[in-house]
Amino acid sequence: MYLVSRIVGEMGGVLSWVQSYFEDDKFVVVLGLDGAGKTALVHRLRFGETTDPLPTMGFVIHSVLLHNRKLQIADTCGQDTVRELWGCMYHTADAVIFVVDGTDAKRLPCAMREIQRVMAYPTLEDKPFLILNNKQDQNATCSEELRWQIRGEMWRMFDVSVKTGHGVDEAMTWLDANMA
Ligand SMILES: Nc1nc2c(ncn2[C@@H]2O[C@H](COP(=O)(O)OP(=O)(O)O)[C@@H](O)[C@H]2O)c(=O)[nH]1
Ligand SMILES: [Mg+2]
Repeated sequence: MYLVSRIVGEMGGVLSWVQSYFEDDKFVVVLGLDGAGKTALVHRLRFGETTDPLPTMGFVIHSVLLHNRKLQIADTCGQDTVRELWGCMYHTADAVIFVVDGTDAKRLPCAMREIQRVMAYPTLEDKPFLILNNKQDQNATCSEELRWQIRGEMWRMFDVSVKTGHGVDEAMTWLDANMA
């Protein structure tokens, strides 16, 4: 527990440094269970395409230009043991992107629970919360079957395929339009 709080403390320090350095940029946190497609999404936003990404360790922050607005996007690692650490990012986030693997029927309930848990965080209440129901190029659950499970106001769910790019522009346009 001591180690976890040390790590959280240090991550908080790194984040506030990143924020002060990139003062005018928006800070967007990409969350989701491991394997959902977070790193693939950030790669697509940066380079307009995907490659097979390597598993992410901890978190990585990338600069991304979205509709002439500079974003700092934190690509997090979603493994159970470090999910606790996401909390320190919620204080400073201007928006959240939560990526769901729509083909992973077994872990969808866990992903939906996690969405509710993150959404309940007070500092995120009035921030746009974008949910990407990913992997729609495969046999994936569609949003209609998931939307009813989510409460709150500032959120939208889009059916996307980060792999083909389907739906990603539309989703990011919503995020851009709803970020203060
Ligand atoms: N079929 C399909 N595979 C995807 C899609 N997005 C990501 N993947 C694959 O899912 C796996 C996990 O992706 P990754 O971005 O590493 O997930 P992360 O753990 O959330 O960062 C990789 O093999 C990706 O190529 C998608 O839209 N369709
Ligand atoms: Mg990753």
